[in-house]
Amino acid sequence: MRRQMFCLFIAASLALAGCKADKPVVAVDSGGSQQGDFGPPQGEPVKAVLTSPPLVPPATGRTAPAKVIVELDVVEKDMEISEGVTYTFWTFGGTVPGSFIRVRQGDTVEFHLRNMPDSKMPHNIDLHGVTGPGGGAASSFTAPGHASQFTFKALNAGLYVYHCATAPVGMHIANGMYGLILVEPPEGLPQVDREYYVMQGDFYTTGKYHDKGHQGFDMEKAIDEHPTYVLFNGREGALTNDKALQTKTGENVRLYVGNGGPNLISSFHVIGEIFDKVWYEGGTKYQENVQTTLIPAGGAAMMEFHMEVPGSYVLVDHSIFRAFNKGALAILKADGPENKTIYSGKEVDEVYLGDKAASAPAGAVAAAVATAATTGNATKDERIAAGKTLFAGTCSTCHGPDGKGMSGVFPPLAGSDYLAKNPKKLPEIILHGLQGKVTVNGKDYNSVMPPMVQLTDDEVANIGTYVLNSFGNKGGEVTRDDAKKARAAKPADAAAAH
Ligand code: HEC
Ligand SMILES: [Cu+2]
Repeated sequence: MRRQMFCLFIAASLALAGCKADKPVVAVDSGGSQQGDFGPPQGEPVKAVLTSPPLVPPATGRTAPAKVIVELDVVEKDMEISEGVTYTFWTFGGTVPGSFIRVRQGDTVEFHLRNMPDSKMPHNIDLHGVTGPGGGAASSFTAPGHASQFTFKALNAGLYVYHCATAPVGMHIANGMYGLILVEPPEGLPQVDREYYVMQGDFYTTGKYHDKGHQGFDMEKAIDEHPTYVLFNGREGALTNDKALQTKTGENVRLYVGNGGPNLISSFHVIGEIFDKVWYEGGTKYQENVQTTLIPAGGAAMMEFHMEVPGSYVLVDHSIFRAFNKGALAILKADGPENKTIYSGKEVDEVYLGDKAASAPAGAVAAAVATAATTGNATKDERIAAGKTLFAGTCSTCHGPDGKGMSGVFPPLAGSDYLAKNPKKLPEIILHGLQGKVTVNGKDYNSVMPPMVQLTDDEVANIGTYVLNSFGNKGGEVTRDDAKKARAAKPADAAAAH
């Protein structure tokens, strides 16, 4: 060991001087479990500080091995998984993910697991940071209203997942039974300004995404690996709006990110940031300058980055439908002064037509009618016909060719009671888009329709008139003037129309 380090030093300073023939130069390593026993615990036992996500306990600050007492409670409880949707979670410490545990390599951990008397199920815990069969599972098997105890020495430094391993294991994990335990290396981790605890999990409910009311666990979906929700910290919106993670420009942020699974692996990404360092797989070495890091089910990673530019940074699973259609989205908000030399914000927004201006569009009829409309000569039927052609390939991409939309994702335009109530808003919706919560025919949507500013006033009028007179809607007309006024108006707010 000494000799290898010496060689490494020589190799570095003399650039390939000696030391190569007889002994290969290897990277200095931590020695793993064989170097992780620092002897018996010293001093009085300490009680571990446990935190609920997204908080992380303070560094242990210890330089000698200690006896650390961890007291963790299993609580089965109903909580919201999304707005208006409840689910019976099984938890470690009353939260999903469970309480964050922080110890130091070489510590002797006396682990107490209590299962609340009102639990319906027995539970146990398998900590990936434990050296010993089952990671503690058999030793910690605990019936409702019981407590159990076992002790382990944390021989390997790293960030480890813990989870319940009671049969059926998948069901216990799917119900939220996982969390993280950090085993600090003996020298501790580098100082940072903020530390946060985020954990991804996939959830399987009997109803569809956003179906309201209490939802049961769907074993079949779980076996098929078709999650209804993919979430950070156990609830859609757990880390958005007023619950967003907070930081400031100039700060260093460290995220401890775990993936409980039970099924999916995470392509973890922060939109608009680059991880300066990633301790991939929660281990000892770090990679630098990483865009997206893979976190396996039952695995974890630590990442650090420095905040330069203020704004909202979106944490996603870059398997991106999970982010926008299953909930895997969180926000890290950085406050501070603008930094225009690093990021300017939008500098140019101008019309770029390219060849489109010259060549005839696919719908020559539409163009002709649009021209006719411009000159004030088109009949309502002609406008509807022109609107139909424009609808196809613009609105139909999301709302469907027949305007039926897609349950939970794109609201229907066909027989839309929302539209019936607000027909005057239609040109505004087309030109400014729509976001926020909207209820259409009894179903909630909380998504984003992009503004369609590329459409001319005539095109907006034609599409609008077509929509109002199709798909069983009540009729009406959108004029060129309506479109013109809408273009000048401020963006539509879905909530305001209720
Ligand atoms: C990229 C997908 C997309 C496209 C393209 C799109 N929309 Fe939408 N639209 C949405 C979404 C998503 C919502 C719901 C927004 C929310 O949740 O606040 C919506 C909402 C609406 C609503 C109000 C709710 C309802 O169903 O009555 C109307 C009206 C509407 N769109 C019309 C149009 C028209 C007309 C076009 C074509 C010019 C169009 N949309 C193009 C995605 C789209
Ligand atoms: Cu369990």
